[in-house]
Amino acid sequence: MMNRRQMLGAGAAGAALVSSQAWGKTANMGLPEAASMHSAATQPPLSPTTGPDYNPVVTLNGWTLPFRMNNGVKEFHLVAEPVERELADGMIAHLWGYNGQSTGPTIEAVEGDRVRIFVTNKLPEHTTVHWHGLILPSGMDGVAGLSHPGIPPGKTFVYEFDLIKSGTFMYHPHGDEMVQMAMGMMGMFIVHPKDPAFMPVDRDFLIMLNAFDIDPGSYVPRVMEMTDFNLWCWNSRIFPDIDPLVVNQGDRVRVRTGNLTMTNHPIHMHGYDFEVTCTDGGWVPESARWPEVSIDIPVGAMRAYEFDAVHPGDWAIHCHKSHHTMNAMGHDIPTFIGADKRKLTGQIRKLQPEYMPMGTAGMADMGEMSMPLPDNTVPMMAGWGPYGPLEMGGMFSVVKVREGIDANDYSDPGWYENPPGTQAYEWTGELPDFARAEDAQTRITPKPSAKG
Ligand SMILES: [Cu+2]
Repeated sequence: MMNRRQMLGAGAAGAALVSSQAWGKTANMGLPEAASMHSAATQPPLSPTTGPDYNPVVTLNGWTLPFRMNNGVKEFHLVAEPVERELADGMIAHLWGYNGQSTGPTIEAVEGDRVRIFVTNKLPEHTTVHWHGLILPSGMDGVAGLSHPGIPPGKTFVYEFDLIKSGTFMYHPHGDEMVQMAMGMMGMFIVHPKDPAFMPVDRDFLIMLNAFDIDPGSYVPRVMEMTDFNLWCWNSRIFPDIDPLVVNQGDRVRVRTGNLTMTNHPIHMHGYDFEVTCTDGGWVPESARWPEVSIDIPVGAMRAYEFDAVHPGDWAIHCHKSHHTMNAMGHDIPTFIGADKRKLTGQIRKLQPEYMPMGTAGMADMGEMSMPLPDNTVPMMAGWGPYGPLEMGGMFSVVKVREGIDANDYSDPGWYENPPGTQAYEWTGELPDFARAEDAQTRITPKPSAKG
């Protein structure tokens, strides 16, 4: 068994994709070179190279910002800039973000660290960075005009503070924030506990809920939209191109979910019950946790939940607002369920022979049909599973729990093969033996849950 530091070799494979910087030792170093990411693929976790050990987080379809040590201070360099983000394979959005991507890279540090974060503004207007949930001096809070002047285009400001508590936090602009957040500017800030034995988990996933309103065929979000967004994202990515959450059977798993959209999202995970263990206010004491299978993430808040991944399978995880598991769609379309469109179809086909009447028996046929789409958009319901179309888009992914997944392996293991007698089937008059829950229990050895 390798320990985490020995596994740095594995982490370095991902770090190589990051255009990295010179690592120095003195306090007189210049600005740290800003790492930049050009891929929307989930990057391997960035293992700690200094200070207390911790299990690094995995940002779905995202990455973690490298740092350098300067005389005991962890130095990061964020660059606020226009970016091109692949929201899905083949769909590009022209957004504003950080270091080449939206959402921005995850910042990861440890309770007790002093951090110095250089923020360079390459946007055409001023910006700031607000460190949501962190306890810090008032002048570091990043509210333009209140904490400090906005960072003018072309300038670099320095934020520096001590991380006095661990937990899950976020960062985003607090100057022209309606526009800048609608353009995709946001990221997560993880502070690990100084004591590695406090609330340990084997897998620690990050999901930032965000949303855009991008008309089919266009590239730039409509920033004035207040509620009627058409692309519901996790880390600026939509299903079917959100990566799965790959888990080794028996792992203790944490999912940290932040919400910087304009509405709440009830995140529902199949196959498990779980307990809410952290908010952006801090860790929830064990005596105050309660079981859930859906957790509502309020606007401007973070919720983390944990479970022991004892049940193998492919388990859906999604927002339970059914409009949020659809991609680009109009909402002002009449309902045709039960309507007889035969006469109308005949008339339209005289003008347009390929016309297909849709929606008279529900909309499931949308998932199977590949209709011509405008440039730069995605089907409303997409994604194929082993048994047909998933009829999902937007805020949806799959938790894939398997035996024998290596500690640092997050690659997609493919679809789950249901053991005989454990899958719904078409009734033809025979009733074969179904597996009993007691049999299933003997296959599962639950791990004692980590105590806080
Ligand atoms: Cu939602």
